[in-house]
Amino acid sequence: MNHQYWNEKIEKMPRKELEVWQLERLKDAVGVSLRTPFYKNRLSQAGIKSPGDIKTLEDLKRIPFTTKHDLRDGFPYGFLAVPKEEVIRLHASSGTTGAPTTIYFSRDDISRWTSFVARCIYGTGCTKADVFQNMITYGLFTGGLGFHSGGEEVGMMVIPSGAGNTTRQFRLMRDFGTTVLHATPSFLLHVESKMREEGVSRDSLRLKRAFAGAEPYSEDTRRRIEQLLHIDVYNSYGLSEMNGPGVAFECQEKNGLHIWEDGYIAEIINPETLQPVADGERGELVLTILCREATPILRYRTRDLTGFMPGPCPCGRTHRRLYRITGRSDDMLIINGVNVFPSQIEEAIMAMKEVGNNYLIELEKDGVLDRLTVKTEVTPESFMDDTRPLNALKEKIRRILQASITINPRVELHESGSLPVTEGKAVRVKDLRPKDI
Ligand code: DLL
Repeated sequence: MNHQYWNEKIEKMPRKELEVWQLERLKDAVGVSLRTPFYKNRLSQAGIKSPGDIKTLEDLKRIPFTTKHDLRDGFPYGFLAVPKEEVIRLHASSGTTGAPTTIYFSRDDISRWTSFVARCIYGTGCTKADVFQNMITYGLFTGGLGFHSGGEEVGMMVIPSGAGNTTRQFRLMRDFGTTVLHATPSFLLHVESKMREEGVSRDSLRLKRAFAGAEPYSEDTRRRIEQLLHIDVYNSYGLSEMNGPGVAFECQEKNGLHIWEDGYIAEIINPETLQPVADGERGELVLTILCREATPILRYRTRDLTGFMPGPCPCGRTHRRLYRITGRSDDMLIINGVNVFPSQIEEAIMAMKEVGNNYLIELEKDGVLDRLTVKTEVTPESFMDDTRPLNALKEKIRRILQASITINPRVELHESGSLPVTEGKAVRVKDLRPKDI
């Protein structure tokens, strides 16, 4: 196979050199972190007062983990390491409202992030001759602008179509000869079924490949999209805390995601004991971002479950590969690509006096998309025979939930005491989506 490299020297850097590179950048990252209120405090408690306290890569282990909770506690500026006037953009984790996890970027941060995304895109064989339709949400979510800039950096013609509206997507594909797509895997499947429904012939399009990520999916799903659309699908992993997309990506071998070790230090730990797992074993991914000046984050517990694949990749890149991410070590749900914690739903509905004590969150597949149903009990005073006030209440709950989690749920109201009560720990989430991973 003919592989192409965005930055061959870095992508094929011998491991020893990569480690020296990482150590130097780690010292810098500690220096930058010490400028933030959060790490000044956290690192000094761990006896780290200056970058000089980091002497080898082993010293990384002296740095305490950072969690999503810490990021929320530090909202809005606890993790900011530069004066505000140096910040040119912010992004936030999808689906979160209230005290979101917000990441600030300086001009150099944006340009470094862009070149990581460009590296990923180019490594799949794209060139400036490609036409790239970015069918993912723009806005605070990093998927839109992250891929947009990366695509431009490669020199492709970028169509910022955003997600949704399949009929318009087809028109754009036809009118401009789109060759490359980016979307969540569930949206790609949706696009395919709509294509059949609307009688859009695959042969009338020029599609060659797609990037699919932002949510877990299986090898079977990848194969299905590839066969239905006659394209190559590449797995794309990232998270807003670590810039967004561009953290780890498949090369043309399509066998594991190269994690860019010049930009990140990756560790895999046992989420219970917090100790490193043996090489090749699965556990929780912990990431330290190197070279980010506005929002440094050290040893971030991603909660994503994966492991390092053993052995070198035939593509010649030296950066290690991660297995497909199979799930999480916390209760975060990913619904059509949007991250939702059950606690967000609970907070939104429990603040309403009409809502009773019990509720249930149900997830199913509706065709290829996810469907969220929130079932809540209603206090006896609010539960009347007249359906009109009940319909109004249902609509009110739906609106409040949509404002909080950015997803439009189905709402079902139930009489007080009628939803099943489990003995012991309440089971409030029923995920009925097929698990094919
Ligand atoms: O989803 C960034 C992104 C955008 C990645 C576009 C890829 C493409 P967040 O909204 O912060 O950021 O969600 C991050 O989504 O911790 C994983 O749990 C999950 N996730 C992302 N990519 C994958 C993937 C973006 N390829 C969270 N496979 C992460 C499995 C994924 N899970």
